[in-house]
Amino acid sequence: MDLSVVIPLKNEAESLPELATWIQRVCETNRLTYEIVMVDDGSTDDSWKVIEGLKNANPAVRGIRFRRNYGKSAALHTGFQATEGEVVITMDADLQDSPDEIPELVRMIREERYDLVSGWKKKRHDPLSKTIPTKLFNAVTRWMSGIRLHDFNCGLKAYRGDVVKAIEVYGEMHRYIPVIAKWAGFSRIGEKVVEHRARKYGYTKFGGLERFINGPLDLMSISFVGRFGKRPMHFFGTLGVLSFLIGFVILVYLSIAKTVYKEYGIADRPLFYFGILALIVGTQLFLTGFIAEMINRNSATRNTYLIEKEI
Ligand SMILES: Nc1nc2c(ncn2[C@@H]2O[C@H](COP(=O)(O)OP(=O)(O)O)[C@@H](O)[C@H]2O)c(=O)[nH]1
Ligand SMILES: [Mg+2]
Repeated sequence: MDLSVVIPLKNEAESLPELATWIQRVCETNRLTYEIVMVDDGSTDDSWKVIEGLKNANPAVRGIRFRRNYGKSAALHTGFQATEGEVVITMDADLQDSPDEIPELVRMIREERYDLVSGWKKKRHDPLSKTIPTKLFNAVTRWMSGIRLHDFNCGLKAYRGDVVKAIEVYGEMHRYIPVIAKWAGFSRIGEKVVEHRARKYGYTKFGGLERFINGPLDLMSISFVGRFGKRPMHFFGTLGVLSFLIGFVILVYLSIAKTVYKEYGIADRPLFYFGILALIVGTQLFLTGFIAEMINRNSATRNTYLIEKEI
C-alpha cells in the first residue's frame, strides 16, 4: 500500500464525509493505493456513526474508537501502530488542511528521501490569539531543538512508514514530533508550505492556556530524555560532584581558618552556610543520579536502540 492517512479527531462529525471523499478523489486521480485511518478519540457527537457510514461506502476507510478521550498524542500513536502504508500522512479532521497537498508530500518522502516532512501554515486563517502564541512556541522550540522548522505543531505531516512505527508519541508530545523523530535518529526533516483553510464546521479544541505551561516542560523532557535518558548519572553525577567539591573546599578552608589561624565565629559567615548547602545539594544530586541509573537498569527500554540497517 502506498499511503496511510491518519486522522485523529474529536467531535468533527460534519467535516468527515467531505474530508473522506476529498482524500479518496485525490488518491484515485494520483493512482495511490491508500487507507484512511480515523481515530475517534471519545467524541460525544455523531462522529463514530459517520465513520461507520463512511466505512460501508468505502472499504479503504478504517475506524478506531477510544472508549474515552485520551488526547491527540494517544490517537496519533494508536493510528500509527495501525498503518500499513509506505508513506504515512497525518491530517486534521476539520478541513483546515487540504488533501490536495498529499501528492507532493508523498513525492517528497519517496523521491527526496525525507524521514519526515512537516507542513508550514505560512498564511494562517486563525485568530491572533492563536497565531501570536504559536510564533513564540515555534521560536522556543527551534532554539531548544536546533531543528529549523517554522511550524512544529502543524497537523499536516508526512512520514516514511517505518518512522511512525519507531517513535513514541504520548502525553501532549504531538507538538514535538519532529524533535522526537530527531532524537530517534531520523534527521532528514523537511518542510513544505501548505495551504491553511478557515474552519468550516465546529470549533477549535486547542484554545486553552495550559499549553503554554505544559509545552515547554514537555520540550525539556524530550530533550533531556533524548540526551541523558540512557545515562542519567552523567548529568546528575557531574552536577553533584561539582557541587559537592565546591562545598568541600569551602568547608576545608573554613576549618583551616578556625584551627590554624584561630579565627572564631566561622558559623556567622555566609560562606559557611553556602558550603554546607553545596555539600548537601551535591550529595542529593549524586544520589538522584544513582537512583535514575538503577531505574534505568530495570526499565524495558534499557537496551532498545533503533537499528537503521543490518547486513
Ligand atoms: N484525538 C484527538 N484529536 C483531537 C482532540 N482535540 C482536537 N483534536 C483534533 O485535532 C485536530 C486539530 O484540532 P483543532 O481543534 O482544529 O485545533 P486548531 O486547528 O489548532 O484550532 C482536529 O482534527 C481535531 O478534531 C482530542 O482531544 N483528541
Ligand atoms: Mg483546526
